[in-house]
Amino acid sequence: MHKWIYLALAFNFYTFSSFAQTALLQNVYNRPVTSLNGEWRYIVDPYENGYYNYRYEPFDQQETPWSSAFFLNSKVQDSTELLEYNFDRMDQLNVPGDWNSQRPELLYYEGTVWYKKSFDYQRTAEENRVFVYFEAINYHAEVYFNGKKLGEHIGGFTPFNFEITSLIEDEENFLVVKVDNKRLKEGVPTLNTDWWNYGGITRDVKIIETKPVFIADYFLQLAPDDREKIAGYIQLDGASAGEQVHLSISKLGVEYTAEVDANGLAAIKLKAEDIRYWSLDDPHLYQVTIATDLDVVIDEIGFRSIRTEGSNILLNDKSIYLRGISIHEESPIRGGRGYTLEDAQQLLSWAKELGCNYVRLAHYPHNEHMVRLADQLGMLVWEENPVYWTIDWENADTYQNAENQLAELIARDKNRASVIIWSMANETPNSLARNRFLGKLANFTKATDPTRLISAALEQKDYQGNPAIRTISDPFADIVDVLSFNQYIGWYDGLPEKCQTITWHIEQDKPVMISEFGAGAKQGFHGTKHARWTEEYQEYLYEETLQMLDKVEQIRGISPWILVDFRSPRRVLPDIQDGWNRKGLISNEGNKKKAFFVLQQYYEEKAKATRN
Ligand code: GCB
Repeated sequence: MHKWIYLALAFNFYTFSSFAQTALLQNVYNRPVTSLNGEWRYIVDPYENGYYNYRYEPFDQQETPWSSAFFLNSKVQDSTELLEYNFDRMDQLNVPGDWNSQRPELLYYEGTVWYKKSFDYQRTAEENRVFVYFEAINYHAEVYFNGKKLGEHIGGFTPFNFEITSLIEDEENFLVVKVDNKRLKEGVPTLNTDWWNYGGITRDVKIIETKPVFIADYFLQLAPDDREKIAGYIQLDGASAGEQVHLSISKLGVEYTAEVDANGLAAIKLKAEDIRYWSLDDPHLYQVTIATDLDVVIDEIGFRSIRTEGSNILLNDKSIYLRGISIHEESPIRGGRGYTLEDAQQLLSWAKELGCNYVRLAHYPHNEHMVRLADQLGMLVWEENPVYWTIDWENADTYQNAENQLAELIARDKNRASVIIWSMANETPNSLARNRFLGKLANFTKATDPTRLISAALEQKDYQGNPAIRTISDPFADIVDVLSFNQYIGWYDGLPEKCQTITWHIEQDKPVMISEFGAGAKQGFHGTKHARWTEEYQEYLYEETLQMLDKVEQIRGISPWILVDFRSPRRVLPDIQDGWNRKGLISNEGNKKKAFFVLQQYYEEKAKATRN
C-alpha cells in the first residue's frame, strides 16, 4: 500500500458548501463532553408571562430578557421584588425527553415551557473554549446563559451550539431555555401532520470544551467521480492561514498534511488504494484521526460510492434492491420521543429481523444514534426534511427555515456511509410555488453534498384519466435521483384485491421506490381478510401489494408504512386507534402483527433473488 502525502492545493466541489454558516461542531459523540442531561426545573407558561409584561410588550430580549424574578438566581435576585416565578421551587422534567409523555397534564400541551439547569464547571485549562450543544429542541428554542441571551433556534430535530467561553464561571452557572412547540402555518412542518407534536428538550445537552484553536468540522467521503479518491475538507476554528492539519487513516496507509487558508479551511483530495469499501455485508469503518499541534478528533468513517444509472441504484457500482421499512422516532421502550442508543438498537434490530437492508427515517431528522448504528450494522438510510404536506410555499422565511434544517442535518451526518438519500419532502401538492421551493432546496442539497442521492416521497395519479393505470406526473420527478412515491391502494383506495387491477406506467428512466404503503391493524384484533383493522386485513394488503409492486419493472426498493404503531392526534377511533396510527407491523407494546411475517418472508426471497 502506498503512502500518499499531499498538501491540499486545489479546492473542488466543496467550494460552494455552506457548512461554515452553521458552525456546528462535528462528531460530538467522540469529543470530551460534560453532559447536562438529567433533571431540569421547568415552568409551564401558556401565556408567555416570562416574555411579555402585562401590556403584552416584550421584556428586554438581550440583557435581562424578562422579569428578573423569572430568572431567579442568587446573581439577579432582589429581595424587594415580588417573586411569583421561582424556578428553584418548581418541579423537574427529565432532559432529554418530551414533556408530553412525562406529565399526563402536558400530553396535548402546545406552547411555551421554560427550562432551567444550574451547574458548576471547571475548565481543564484556562485558555480552553467552551460550547453548549443541543442535539434537538422542538420547536423554537431561545437560549439564555448566566442572564445573557445566546440566541435562538428554529426546527425541532437538528442540533445547534453556542459558544459560552466568555460567560462561563466555575460555579453557579445557569442555563435557561424557552421552548415553544406551538404549530405555525409558516413552520416546517406546518400546522398539520400525522404525528405527535412532542415538545421539549428532546435530545442530549452537552458542554463541549475545546482548545483555543480546534478542529471544528470535516467532510471526508469518496470523491463522487472517483472511487479511489477521498475528498472533502477540514475546518479549523481560530486558526490562522498556513496552520497545518494532519489526516491519518493508518489502515489505508493515508498520512496527509494540509495547510488551512485564512478561513481555517483545508481542502482534501487524496488518492487511496485498496479501500475496503463499506458495504451491506461488510460495513467496514476506518479509524480516521484528524490532528493539529493542539487538538485531535477521532471518527469511524466508511467509504462507499452511491449513484444511479438508468433504473439502477449502484452501491460501490453494484446494483442493489432496498428492502426497507419506514420508522418514526418514538421510543419502543418508554413511549414518547426516542433518543437513546437503546431505542435505536431496538428499532434497527427489529428492522434487521424483518430482513431489511434499508430504513426510511420519516418524516424529520432522527437522533444521531440511529445513523451511527446504521453505519455499524450495514443498513442504508433515507433521511428526511420535515417539509410535509401543506407548507407555506410562498413564504421566503419558510424556505429559509426548511433549508436551514436540511443544512444542519447534512452538517451532522455527512460523514455517515449509511446515509445515501436526502429526502426533500413528503406528499407535497404540485404547484408552481411548491416546485420553485423544492427545486431550490434540491439545488442547495446537491451543492452542499454532491456525494449522495436526493429524493422526495411523491404522490401517484391516474394515467390519462384512467384509474386502472397509475403514473407519476410531477415536475419534481425530473429533479430527484430516485423516484419515490407513496400509495395506499387497498386501504384509502378500495380493498386489497384492487391491487390486482392496477398497472403502473412509469415514464421516468430512474430507479423507483415505494416510500409508503400500508394498512391499519390493531394487534390482537382478528377477523376475515376483509374486516378493517384486523391483522388479517393488513396481512392480506401486504400480500396483494407486494404482488402488484413486483410487476413494476424499475422498482429498486420499498419502505412500507411503518415499523411500529405511533402516536397521532388524528387517529381517534375508540378501542382501535385511541390516539395511535395503527399501520405498524409491530404494536406500540412491541408485539408483531401477522403482516410482519409476510414482509419478512418476502424479504427473505428478495435477498436470495437479488443477492444483496
Ligand atoms: C401518508 C403520510 C404518513 C401518514 C400515512 C397514513 O401518506 O406520509 O405520514 O402517517 O400516510 O398513515 O395515512
